[in-house]
Amino acid sequence: MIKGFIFDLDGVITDTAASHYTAWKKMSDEMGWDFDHKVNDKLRGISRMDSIQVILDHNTTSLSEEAKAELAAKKNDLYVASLENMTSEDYLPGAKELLIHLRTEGFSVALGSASKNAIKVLKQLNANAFFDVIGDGNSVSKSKPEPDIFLYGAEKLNLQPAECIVFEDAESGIDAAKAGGFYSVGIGPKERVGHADLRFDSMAEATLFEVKAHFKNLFS
Ligand code: G16
Ligand code: MG
Repeated sequence: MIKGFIFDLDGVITDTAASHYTAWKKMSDEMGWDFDHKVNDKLRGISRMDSIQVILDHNTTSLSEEAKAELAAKKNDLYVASLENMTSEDYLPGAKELLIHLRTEGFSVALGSASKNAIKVLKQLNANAFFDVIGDGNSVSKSKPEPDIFLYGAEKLNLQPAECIVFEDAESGIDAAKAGGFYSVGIGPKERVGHADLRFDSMAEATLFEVKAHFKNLFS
């Protein structure tokens, strides 16, 4: 039986990809590195330090761990500053409605994000009350596609993976959900999240009614 839901943050609850892009772009420009939307899309769902490695590889450049950490901190300062402009109006369409519906029906809900800024983002959205457990980039050391962040959420909710549905917009996030034995819902195109148990183009279509209709044997 499904008793809980675990949500990724960026790309599922809210769209921070544009803010991440602006910050990485500014840093790359300052370093004289190439960075565009195609490279930015590869950073979806992966950790900050893994992201900087992707950018370095794209530019066939290497740096010491210390220099990488310094640049990542610089990018993060830019990104965090941009979060000040985020408000409770910035949910992706459909996301808040689904969270309200899950609360009304008494499901357990956890966050399972790779971001170390997740608490700040939830605060800007005024979304804290929708989550029983917050799993973020500070909760586990192995990031997606390892299942650790979702296993952390399930354990804190006192649920088994097979009692939870994970919502994810990243290929690595669906891989992580599958590796952990969770049911998965992918948000985005088939080429990215077509391997999820169920897929929607956007959160606007991802209603509890549709989810229940698909996983009908798993709801009482
Ligand atoms: C998010 C984004 C990634 C970002 C990562 C780490 O993951 O999708 O692009 O690199 O968080 O973010 P931060 O630099 O804030 O720690 P998710 O898992 O919420 O989609
Ligand atoms: Mg995401």
